[in-house]
Amino acid sequence: MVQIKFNTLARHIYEEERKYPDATGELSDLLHDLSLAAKVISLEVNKAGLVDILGFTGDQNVHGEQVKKLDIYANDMMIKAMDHGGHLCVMASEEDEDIIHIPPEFHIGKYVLLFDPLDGSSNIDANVSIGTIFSIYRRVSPGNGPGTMEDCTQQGLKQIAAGYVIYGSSTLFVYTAGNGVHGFTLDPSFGEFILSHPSIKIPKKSKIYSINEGNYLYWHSGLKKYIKWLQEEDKSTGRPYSSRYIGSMVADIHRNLLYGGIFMYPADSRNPNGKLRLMYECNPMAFIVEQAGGRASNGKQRILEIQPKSLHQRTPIFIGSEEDVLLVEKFLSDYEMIEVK
Ligand code: AHM
Ligand code: MG
Repeated sequence: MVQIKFNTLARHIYEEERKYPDATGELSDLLHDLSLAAKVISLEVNKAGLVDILGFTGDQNVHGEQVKKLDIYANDMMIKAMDHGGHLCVMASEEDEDIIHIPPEFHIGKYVLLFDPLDGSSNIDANVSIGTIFSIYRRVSPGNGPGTMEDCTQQGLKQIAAGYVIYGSSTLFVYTAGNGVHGFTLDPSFGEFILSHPSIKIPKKSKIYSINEGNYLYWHSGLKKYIKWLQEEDKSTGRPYSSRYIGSMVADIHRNLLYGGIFMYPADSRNPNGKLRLMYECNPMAFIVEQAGGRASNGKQRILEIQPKSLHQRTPIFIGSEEDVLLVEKFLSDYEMIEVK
């Protein structure tokens, strides 16, 4: 008989926790609640083509972008699943301008949750992979009352856990609590996340780059040179690279995590701060990629060291295989020096 050995997300989280004798179990409960929200959102994402949930609501989110029904559903579901667990003192979401308070009837905990409920939502109608991203901190504001903006704008280095859920050909829950990166695939028949990708390590050097090349005209000259360099033929450095861009950060970074690759959303002359958000998009992905042995920077500074100024601030990002990120940083600084001279 075939011996089947498998580990569920719940068991894995508790096994990890047991390695720390003074752990209270609260973080485990929090991750467990998140996995429940992920299952419910996954179910709805899978139904999206069947029920009348697609299309615009006509509303705009706080950034003036058009919001789709599934974004709202995922945002509501995250809040509903997480506000009464007793572990959080405050939350913040890409879809809400202000921080989200825990209703007064529920217990206030010591953790802070930031999330992007459904990233890559312009891909929903085309049945392309989308994802939920989350980031967890300890509260820093004094007392046991409601959490504050200060709790929600901590440096990425202070994250104690982060993860994403990718709704693709399967649903995967990938997380780190500072001890490696582990991925779990949802078995839809019995509704459990099963360990499928233990201790993910990103290759140090890759052959894949991911960037929206439609913005070429507006890029920094160092970036233009770097991309042209990747496209040249040179066997000794593994060039030319392949270009892979889904337009869904979770999916692009997930693929690069497994195969190696560099994902870039740079600043350009039209968007001097890039497009992606520091607190609930870049910081959690940077924590995960670093934990997998990769690198994440804004071109000059490590993403996790950026001192946040506001909840929804944007940052340029270069993230993925370490050697590739180091090289693009070098191109950017070399050409900056030439331009300054
Ligand atoms: P969203 O939060 O509105 O979904 O936007 C974020 C998405 C990322 O997933 C993706 O990498 C990027 O936007 C794609 O942007 P562009 O279409 O400019 O290439
Ligand atoms: Mg987003």
